[in-house]
Amino acid sequence: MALDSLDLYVVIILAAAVAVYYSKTQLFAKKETSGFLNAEGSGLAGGLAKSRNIFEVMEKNDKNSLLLFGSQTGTAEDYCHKMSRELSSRFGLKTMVADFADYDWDKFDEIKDNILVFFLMATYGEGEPTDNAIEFIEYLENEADTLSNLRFTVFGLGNSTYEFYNAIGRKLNQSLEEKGAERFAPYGEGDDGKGTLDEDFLTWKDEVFDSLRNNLDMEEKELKYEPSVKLTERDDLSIDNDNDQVSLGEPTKKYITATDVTELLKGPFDHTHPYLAPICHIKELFNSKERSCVHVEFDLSDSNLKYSTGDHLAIWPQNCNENISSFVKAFGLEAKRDTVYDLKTLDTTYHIPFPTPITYEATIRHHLEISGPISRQFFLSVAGFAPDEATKERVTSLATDKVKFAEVVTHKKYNIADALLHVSNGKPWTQVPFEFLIENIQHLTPRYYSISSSSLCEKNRIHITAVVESELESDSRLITGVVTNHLKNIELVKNKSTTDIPIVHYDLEGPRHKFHNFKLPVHVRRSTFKLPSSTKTPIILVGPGTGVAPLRGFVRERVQQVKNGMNVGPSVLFYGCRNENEDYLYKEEWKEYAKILGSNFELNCAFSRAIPGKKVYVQEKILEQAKRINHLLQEEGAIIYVCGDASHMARDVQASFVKVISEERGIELEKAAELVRSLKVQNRYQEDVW
Ligand SMILES: Cc1cc2nc3c(=O)[nH]c(=O)nc-3n(C[C@H](O)[C@H](O)[C@H](O)COP(=O)(O)OP(=O)(O)OC[C@H]3O[C@@H](n4cnc5c(N)ncnc54)[C@H](O)[C@@H]3O)c2cc1C
Ligand SMILES: Cc1cc2nc3c(=O)[nH]c(=O)nc-3n(C[C@H](O)[C@H](O)[C@H](O)COP(=O)(O)O)c2cc1C
Ligand SMILES: *[C@@H]1O[C@H](CO)[C@@H](O)[C@H](O)[C@H]1NC(C)=O
Ligand SMILES: *[C@@H]1O[C@H](CO)[C@@H](O)[C@H](O)[C@H]1NC(C)=O
Ligand SMILES: *[C@@H]1O[C@H](CO)[C@@H](O)[C@H](O)[C@H]1NC(C)=O
Ligand SMILES: *[C@H]1O[C@H](CO)[C@@H](O)[C@H](O)[C@H]1NC(C)=O
Repeated sequence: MALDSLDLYVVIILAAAVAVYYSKTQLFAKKETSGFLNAEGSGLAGGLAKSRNIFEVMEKNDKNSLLLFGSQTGTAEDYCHKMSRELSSRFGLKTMVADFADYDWDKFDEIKDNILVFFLMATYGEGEPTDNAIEFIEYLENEADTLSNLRFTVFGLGNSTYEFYNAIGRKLNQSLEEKGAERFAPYGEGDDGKGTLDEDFLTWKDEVFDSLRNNLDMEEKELKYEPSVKLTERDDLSIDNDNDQVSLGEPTKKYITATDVTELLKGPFDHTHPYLAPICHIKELFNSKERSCVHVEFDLSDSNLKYSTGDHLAIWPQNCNENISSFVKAFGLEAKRDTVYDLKTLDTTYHIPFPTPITYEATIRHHLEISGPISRQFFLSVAGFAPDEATKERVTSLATDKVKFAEVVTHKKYNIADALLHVSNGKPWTQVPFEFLIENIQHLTPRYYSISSSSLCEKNRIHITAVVESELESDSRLITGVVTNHLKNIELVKNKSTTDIPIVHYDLEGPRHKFHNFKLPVHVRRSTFKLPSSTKTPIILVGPGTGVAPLRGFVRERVQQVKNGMNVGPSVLFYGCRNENEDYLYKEEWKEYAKILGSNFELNCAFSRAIPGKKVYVQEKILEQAKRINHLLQEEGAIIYVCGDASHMARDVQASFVKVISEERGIELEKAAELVRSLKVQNRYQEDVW
């Protein structure tokens, strides 16, 4: 019953229309930009009324260059800020960084030709724009006629392990030209999959600067740091007199000023306002000395926070004590930990990125991404503040040598403190202005977790399943993930473990003891990873490792449906892990689910290390079930769900489904691949991969 190509074409068109409709309705339900950076009232500083007309804002602020970011997790946004500072200090351009979501785009064609526009665009999902850029891309596709005055350049951010690599950057590059706009510098793109995103960005930036110099005849000055904010220490404020305006790291201003706590239990909860959710249950799931995975349950019953099965939980991070100490040491800030300061913007379009006044320590603990990898760009710009000439030379020579930098810094997995102290031979970098750190270090953004509970089964609880990230380097340094080690720390303390101690320690009490009793700031992000509307539709679930998280939610939901007397279709689960006694997630639970679902639950497990020398993965288990799968897909309209690792698993699994269809239906691989792609377009093949 294979579709012929005309049918297929019609199906794709229909599905595309549905997808557009869906993304439109979604647009109004959420506005999740990386907008963390302007979480505190995105109105412009300087008392300007908030206008959604971008040209009006640019004119009022005397700007001639616009950097727009399509960003979900903040990378494109961060690049925009870096680029903006350099354009302004090197070329004297009057730059403004803007979030697509803050402006209207229907009059974008009225742009003047003395403005330069830089688009930095990430791609998500199946080649889709980031949430904050949806409206702009729709304008471009459906409304924009000609854009002959527009002068632009585009940089795309993507990951080549995804099928639609850099689809949005490429599309923009092409369609702007088609609409008559002038490209003043070449298109560039970066690949997160190869780990070269930072390098690709620097290459593109150099090309843009070349164009500005050579084609637009701009004069260039030597790069000098020009702050957009001014820091003033507030001797009149301290943390001792329990001053109720000083931030000690509260997630938002509301958490400092609210006089009525019930105000904080009401939503809406989103990236601008989290819920401080109590962890009511937490446990270790692995039985292993080296690896760890925690099951965490958050209690929602005091709040009106809602979720639906398949959504993501965002957890707001904080840094561990150990990393804070080394950061503080690297910049000689020991004596200033509790000093309170305020920030004033020097550039009216710059948003103060977190609540102020605030202490140095709270900034470092709750707002700066101090332990991730460090970029060559950061090295280049920090060189001017080196503690001595020799260090300055070493930093500059490393920063200008790609290969050497990778070898000495990136491959060693140094964080900022590690790297700077390494090149200065342990001498602290006391001349770096704190403003510089605020502007040049990425800000902590929430980590997402696929919810592993079912909203039908447990309306007031959110479960997540998270692998604790820690790696031992050859020089015995431990590389640790921020949020997952926080969760592990909570697990060990809450369970009063006597055998294990946390490898890193966190401030579990939080600012003003607000996190007391194991609370964490969280919000829910709606996802499109959803069970079919009919409970009878068969589902094929593929989720090795923590990829099983949302699939556990799906199975729990079906179990509950049976308990509620409904008829449910088959759930075929493909799960994989190393071996049965070490990392088999929810091993005992599946047996309980099977009792209730009966023959409608089919569990296929792949153990990759059970038999030495014989690795078995989920993609092979899928091949073993070829007949069954093809039957479910072809005759019963089954829906496929794939969750987990984006790098290899998702691809290999897709290839397995292609093979199954090709062999069972006797059609060519290419045709089968096309069919699988059309399943994706019809939302019958859904992925939740990271
Ligand atoms: C949609 C979505 C759903 C997800 N669902 C789940 C889920 O259900 N379960 C789950 O476990 N995860 C899930 N993730 C992944 C999760 O969001 C986090 O990325 C993960 O838990 C790591 O977070 P962390 O804060 O512990 O680590 P981070 O601090 O973000 O560090 C990330 C990695 O970098 C390493 N690292 C740290 N410092 C350095 C350095 N200096 N140099 C090089 N490397 C370094 C860390 O060891 C770690 O491996 C999901 C992601 C997405 C996008
Ligand atoms: C869930 C998810 C889906 C993604 N989908 C794609 C994709 O389809 N194509 C692509 O080129 N990159 C994809 N990426 C990679 C991102 O575009 C890339 O990591 C980018 O640097 C993110 O930029 P941002 O931090 O500004 O949001 C995806 C990343 C994630 C986490
Ligand atoms: C960007 O557009 C130009 C002109 O249309 C084209 O030559 C170039 O190949 C495009 N780049 C990409 C990656 O699409
Ligand atoms: C990009 O793909 C790689 C695999 O090549 C994966 O490990 C990595 O996590 C991805 N990066 C991001 C930011 O999604
Ligand atoms: C930790 O506590 C939970 C209950 O909160 C319990 O189920 C679990 O067995 C305890 N111990 C370990 C080692 O996880
Ligand atoms: C802090 O985090 C990094 C991981 O990026 C790690 O290498 C380092 O050892 C940690 N601890 C200290 C004390 O800095």
